[in-house]
Amino acid sequence: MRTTVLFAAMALAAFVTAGPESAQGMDKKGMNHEHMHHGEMKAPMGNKEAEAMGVINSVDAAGGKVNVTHEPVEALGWPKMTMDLPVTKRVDLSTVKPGDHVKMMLKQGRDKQYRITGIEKHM
Ligand SMILES: [Cu+2]
Repeated sequence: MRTTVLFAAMALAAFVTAGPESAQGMDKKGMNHEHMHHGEMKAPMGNKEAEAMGVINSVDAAGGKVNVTHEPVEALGWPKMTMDLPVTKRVDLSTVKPGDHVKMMLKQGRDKQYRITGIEKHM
């Protein structure tokens, strides 16, 4: 009887120990780029700033955001994708229009949201 209880306790301990490790593994694999929540994506080396190349799809100057198709951003671990990105106040959106190929400076704020801090046409 005693032996059975001890065995059950050991089995439970082993299960609990294995728990966090498998959860972490699933976290990495479960990263879903489709959701476009870059804030939740772990950037390599903890980068919070990066340069990205992309094409403007639409400009919402009043809303302070643009829709872009950006190339992969290796510094942040982002795949190529189409998404809305807010811009910071000093970014002048009158200088860009749909179809423009641009270089963007991206920065992650304390709220984990990435914003464009600078944008310029290239080529
Ligand atoms: Cu993106």
